[in-house]
Amino acid sequence: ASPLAQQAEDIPVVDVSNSPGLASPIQQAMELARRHGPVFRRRVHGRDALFVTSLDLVTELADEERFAKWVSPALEAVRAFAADGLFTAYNDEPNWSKAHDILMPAFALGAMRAYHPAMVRVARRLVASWDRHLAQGTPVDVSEDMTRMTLDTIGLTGFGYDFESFTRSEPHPFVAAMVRSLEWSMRRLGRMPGSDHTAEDEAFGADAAFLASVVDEVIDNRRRSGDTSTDDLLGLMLGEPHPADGTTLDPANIRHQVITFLIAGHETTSGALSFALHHLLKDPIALRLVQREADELWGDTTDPDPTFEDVGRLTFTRQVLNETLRLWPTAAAFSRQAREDTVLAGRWSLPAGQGVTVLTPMLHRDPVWGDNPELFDPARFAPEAEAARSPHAYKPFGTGERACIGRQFALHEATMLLGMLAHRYRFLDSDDYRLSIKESLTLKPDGFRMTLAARTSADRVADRAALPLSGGRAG
Ligand code: FDE
Repeated sequence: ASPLAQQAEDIPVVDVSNSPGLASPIQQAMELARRHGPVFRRRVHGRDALFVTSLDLVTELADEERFAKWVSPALEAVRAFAADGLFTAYNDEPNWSKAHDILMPAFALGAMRAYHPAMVRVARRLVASWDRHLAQGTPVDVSEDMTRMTLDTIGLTGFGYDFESFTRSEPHPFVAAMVRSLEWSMRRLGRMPGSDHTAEDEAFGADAAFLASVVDEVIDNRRRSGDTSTDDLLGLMLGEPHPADGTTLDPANIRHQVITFLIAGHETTSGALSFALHHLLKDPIALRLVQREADELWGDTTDPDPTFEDVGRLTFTRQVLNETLRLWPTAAAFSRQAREDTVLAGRWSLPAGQGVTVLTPMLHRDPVWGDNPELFDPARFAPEAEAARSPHAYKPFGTGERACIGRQFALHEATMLLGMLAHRYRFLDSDDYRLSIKESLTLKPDGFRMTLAARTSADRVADRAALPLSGGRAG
């Protein structure tokens, strides 16, 4: 038994080996937290994972002096195709700090400005496709279209590569291969030792090879173009020397970074947009507040041209996204490891290296969030409310040095798109959609469709009149 096991008998151990709930490990862990409290161990075929969910414990884990990122077994599995890319690199792997230093400028504010026009271009592709559905009266498949949008956006902005997802009847095959690869990583954790998984592993091998072939095509495309500028991610990867030692990233690492950014740059943002649209569909007041904000910027213009600054003015829309990522942080867990032997909460001894997983959706339902944490309420992110709360109560982008590098990128892209969609369409709940969540390491609404109607200037007037006098807009 590990030292943890000897010293922490008071941590509940829940054995879920062979449980069907393992197909949705995050939702299962949420259930366990509700039943057993903020610290528990989930046991699968003799292997334990330690989970925590409360603000006080996460505050300790966020202390970079005592804890660092842990490449958990789930991320360890993703290393089979992303290796030492930024997301899955070990803290002490030299390529982590090297790539981090070289790629950081691609996520600075100035870079966002440079990406903005391509983000608008892709948003227009989505709008054109939704206009066709509107004209035909057919529902849109929200999760699928958000995936098309975010994949084309990271492709064009980061790599100058066009996945052309909206000209395809099915999303680009990269998406299906990626989803299966992430699912393979997730399911590996539930494997019974000694059982035979040859067929799954072979199928994964084929998917991984296909993902790698897409990456090579993206890189070759740039090389063939003769473009050697370093003003996007791929340019930095191929040509930018490290500020300290002057060397560039090596070819193997570049491939791992490309796959990392193609996946991290679209999968979680797509889920966040889908959940946000689900909440707006179900919450007419929040939707009208988003619409009012967009109407104030764009009035009755049929084809607004959102500027970079416009997106910064969509403050309530941004609150909607923040609140969406509170309820459904699409990267729903992150893990920490003790740097030295330490004691958590003055009570549980953790030996150096011991991993602990933060179950973010339950941290986001900690009592610090008030009496009704399940309630969707964007006012929680009004500036005064945010200022009054611990920064450790909200971690959809992880924490510390290894926190999400793409946060501003994702929020800019998603805020703009939500504003554009709410300005242009009425959302009709034609399927009476009930939220069901699909897990493929990340979270996504499953089978979410809705129908669209055009929003006229009469609708704009009516929507405005329907708002409470004060507008109810927090912040
Ligand atoms: C990262 C990240 C994280 C952390 C993890 C750990 O800790 O393990 C998280 C939680 C996240 N991320 C989340 C998210 C959400 C969303 C929406 C996003 N995210 C988005 C994005 C976009 C992009 C491009 C990205 N993202 C990216 C990324 C990267 C690269 C990373 C890694 C970093 C380092 O350095 O480590 C991350 N992301 Fe994110």
